[in-house]
Amino acid sequence: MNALILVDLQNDFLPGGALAVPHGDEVIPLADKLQRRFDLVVATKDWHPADHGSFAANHPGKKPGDRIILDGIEQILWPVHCVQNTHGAEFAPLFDTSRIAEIFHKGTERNIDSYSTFFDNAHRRHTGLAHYLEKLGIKEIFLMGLALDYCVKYSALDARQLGLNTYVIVDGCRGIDLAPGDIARAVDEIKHAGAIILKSADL
Ligand code: VGL
Ligand code: ZN
Repeated sequence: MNALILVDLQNDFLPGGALAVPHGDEVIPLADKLQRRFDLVVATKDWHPADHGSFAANHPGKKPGDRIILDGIEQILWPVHCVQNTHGAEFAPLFDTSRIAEIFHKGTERNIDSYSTFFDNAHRRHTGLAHYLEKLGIKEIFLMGLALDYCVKYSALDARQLGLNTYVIVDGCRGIDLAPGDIARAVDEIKHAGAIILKSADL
């Protein structure tokens, strides 16, 4: 059994959103088209409380892009985004969610961020996705979504650590490139961890 994991296809990560990933909207039609090719489809949501520690606005004098230590680990500060139960946290309007078996939420704890769809950034808590996949006997996962250099990358690295055969559908991802070259470095790290980068045409 395999699973397609659709990462953070939410309004705030699309052009016009609070943490817009350049060209993020371009992956939605592919997400819609590819779903029927997989045994199981799950999706993730970045799902922060309004007082989340990753928001620059919650740290007086700080701005997006600054780095702080949050509960013992380094945290990049972001604009307020994907606040629980707001429009920005909703799935993109054109995203077909009819085949999604389960939605996993991350970033829900005030004092720690979670880029990976499996664990928070300090690996203190899991989202439930690893156990869910294990219970269903899924050993092969295909990732696509936003953003390639954050949530998709860390999800791929954790998936490899969990021993999953991991594929990243690269044309189904877009990155932030906060520092120029971040996207290219993310692709290298993903490959180095033993995940396979492929194009949707190769499926
Ligand atoms: C993400 C930055 C902050 C992501 C989430 O989904 O890649 N990036 N929160
Ligand atoms: Zn976030």
